[in-house]
Amino acid sequence: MEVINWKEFLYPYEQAVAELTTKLQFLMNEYRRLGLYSPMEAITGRVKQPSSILDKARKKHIPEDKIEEEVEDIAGVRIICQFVEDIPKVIALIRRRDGQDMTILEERDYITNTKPSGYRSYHIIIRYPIQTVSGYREVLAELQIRTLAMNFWAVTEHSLKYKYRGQIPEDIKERLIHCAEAAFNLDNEMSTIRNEIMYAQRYNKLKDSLMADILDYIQNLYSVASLQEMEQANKRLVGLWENGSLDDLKKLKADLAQMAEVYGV
Ligand code: 0O2
Repeated sequence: MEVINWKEFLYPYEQAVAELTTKLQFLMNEYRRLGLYSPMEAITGRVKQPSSILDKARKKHIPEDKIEEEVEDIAGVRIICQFVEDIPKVIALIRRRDGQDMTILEERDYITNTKPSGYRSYHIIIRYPIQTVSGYREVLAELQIRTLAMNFWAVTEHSLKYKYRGQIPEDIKERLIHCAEAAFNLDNEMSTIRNEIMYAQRYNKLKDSLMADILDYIQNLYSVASLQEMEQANKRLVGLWENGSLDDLKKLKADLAQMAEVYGV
């Protein structure tokens, strides 16, 4: 049997991971640019190490010449959400692309069906097309969608698995199950205050954007308005900086906009 040239073998997967993470990051940034709440908090990607691919192939009795077709997570992209409620929204965003820039092959819901280890996450296996020097080809990729709490648990459990070479001692396994329950409760608890958190996030974003506009107006007006007018504007801004309401800031912005119109700046 031919020895796998790993560098060559993994290159298309690196391309797929780079493209997928970039596309999803752009989508996430677009929400933010539009001032909307993004159901995606962070996107990461990785290509599985050759040793890990071979371990998995051995464990699942996959011959080396079938690795490409049967090991589904050589290319892996992780989408982290703040709240459990964001997960169905991300799933919908992915499903919307089915038949466009990817094909969904399978979905595995380990959130409804938690694994015995305590692992929770939503997996979508896709076929992803790439263009290479030798032409068109498709690779398999696994998208893992999970909350920050699910991720915290999974990353910790994964490193323990690595430390104990897959044989985590029973007492630690039990503690991990308790931690998984705690992560589940944390997700539920966070859901109950989700609306308040989302309101606070929107409020801060709006306040930052109003402040930026006000500072822009003040800077532009400095060269044309009177010293007295600018002192007054600055005084109002300082007064509102810490405790001003959004309405107060909107009023200041409107007054400055009017002044800018009068002065033609
Ligand atoms: P890595 O290092 O993240 O790539 P199986 O071997 O049966 O667990 P299968 O059938 O290929 O996996 O698919 P599954 O279970 O849908 O998804 C596999 C991937 O999901 C794993 O890849 C992990 O990333 C993650 N995962 C699944 N179960 C667990 C778990 O109990 N704990 C943690 N921390 N992650 C899990 P790899 O290859 O195991 O690891």
